[in-house]
Amino acid sequence: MLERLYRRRMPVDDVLSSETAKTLAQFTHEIRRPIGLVITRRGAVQDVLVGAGTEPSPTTLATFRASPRSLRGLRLIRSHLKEQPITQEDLTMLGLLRLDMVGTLAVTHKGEPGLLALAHLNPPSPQGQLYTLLKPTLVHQCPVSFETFIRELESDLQRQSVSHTMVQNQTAILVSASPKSKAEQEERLAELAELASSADLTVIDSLVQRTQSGHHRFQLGSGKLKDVLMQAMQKGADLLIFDQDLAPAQLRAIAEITDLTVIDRTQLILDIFAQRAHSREGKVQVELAQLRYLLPRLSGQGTSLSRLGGGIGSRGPGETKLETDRRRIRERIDYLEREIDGFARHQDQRRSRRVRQAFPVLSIVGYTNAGKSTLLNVLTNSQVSAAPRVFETLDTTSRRLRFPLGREVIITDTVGFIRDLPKDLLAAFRTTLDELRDADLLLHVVDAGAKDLDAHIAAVDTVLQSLTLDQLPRVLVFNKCDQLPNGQAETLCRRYGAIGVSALHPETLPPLIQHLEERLAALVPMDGISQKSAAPTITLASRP
Ligand SMILES: Nc1nc2c(ncn2[C@@H]2O[C@H](COP(=O)(O)OP(=O)(O)OP(=O)(O)O)[C@@H](O)[C@H]2O)c(=O)[nH]1
Ligand SMILES: [Mg+2]
Repeated sequence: MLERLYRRRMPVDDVLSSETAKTLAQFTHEIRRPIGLVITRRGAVQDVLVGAGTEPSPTTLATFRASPRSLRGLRLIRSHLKEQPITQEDLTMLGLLRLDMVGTLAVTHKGEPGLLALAHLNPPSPQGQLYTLLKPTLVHQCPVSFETFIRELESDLQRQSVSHTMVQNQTAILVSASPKSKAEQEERLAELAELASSADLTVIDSLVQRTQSGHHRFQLGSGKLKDVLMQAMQKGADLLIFDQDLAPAQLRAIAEITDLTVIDRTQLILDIFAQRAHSREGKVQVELAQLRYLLPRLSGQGTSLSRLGGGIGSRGPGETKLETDRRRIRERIDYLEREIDGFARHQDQRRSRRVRQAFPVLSIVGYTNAGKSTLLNVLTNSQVSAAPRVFETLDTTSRRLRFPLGREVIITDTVGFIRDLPKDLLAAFRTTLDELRDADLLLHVVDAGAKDLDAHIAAVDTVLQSLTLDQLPRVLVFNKCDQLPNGQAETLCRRYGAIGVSALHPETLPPLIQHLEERLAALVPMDGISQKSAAPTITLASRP
């Protein structure tokens, strides 16, 4: 009997034809259970769902796809034995699945069709309602002429998206869900917000949830996730960013219930690197990291690749490459790895050349945005790009610096660190970071005004450890001391055994310069140059 429902065809302009309504009511009356019809725009019945709250089949959802700017091309009309408004469950389904419409058909006690209630989505707006409920009517009096109605609604959604992308940047909602305390999570979200704005995203909302430890299917409870997704849609957010890394299975589970772009912190960082990489070497390194990250997330995801539209979460490797199968991606990874080996060899030559120059090397390291490039600029009178955003620098720059007593050194500035630096990224940036191995002395620059100073210092320590560079002699430098109230900088420096400076105020630098000169004199005595097998006749090649 139910199978007969699949053979129903309706005129394209009817939300529900009177004939179908009659059959639906009759069957519902007989089996005493609600029946849902999933109907295509051509008026065919795609799925028949028995019971309240049942969802369209995964095959159907995979065949009919939606984007945040378009609808799925399916509507769901469910019968009910009692006259009842559209359930919250059905409205959630309307939003998450981006259905054309949802509706309920009341069935009278005689098994005849009663009132038909309908709801549809609205174009997103900050204050507006996500959906509109239409006044229930009898089926044959339904005022909606479906084909025209849906065409207009789709073009409204489209228009919204055009003005949206032209007028403003992409918007994001940040989510943190972990067993950590709310305060801790909020602190991390502040950093995530900085990362987001560094990627030119506008953060429109954020949400923190303390969860039980252990792995959730969705990282946070499914009810909560649905809430967040609905909010995101209502506010017209383009993407949802998790502070926690999402396991491939989690990403897949989330992708199954929404067409919204959902990414995690690692992906965001990779994306920023992809935006910023200019040198051939940097680009190769970022692409390699992105592909390594993507590979396990591709399995069985043939269809969902199409959700990687433009923008954040999809930059870099590019859609065409993403659409190639895993084997092709592995080949690409092999190729990039070989290319990076090539860089490494080349760099070895460069380095041995520099070592032969016999200048001691002083390398600036530190948390991103600590002021490393600014310090290099002021020390060496250079113009390396420095900006108030994270990951401004991705490549290594070397400059010569002559100390007051005449000693010359090479000073290098490189990519900044961050806590939980994605390990694929760390691996891919091996050649860039390998330059740190030449250092005779590391200059660890810390933003003295950072709220979570200790976390920043610890994060840098961790990265240095994982690069096995923690044995190198180090000087701790607290920068941006101008931002601290009088006296506080001194106290702080004393407590950490650091030297306080402000790269924006050159008059604060002499103590640092003097200290560096002394440390280097002790570490690399002038006659100690020979230890680096110097060939002093060769002069330094032009600046890199
Ligand atoms: N108030 C103040 N701001 C500073 C100081 N030093 C640097 N800044 C600012 O801090 C921001 C970041 O400086 P950068 O030199 O780009 O920092 P970085 O460590 O190289 O950052 P990445 O390359 O992104 O890792 C810039 O806007 C600088 O103007 C300082 O001593 N005081
Ligand atoms: Mg920099």
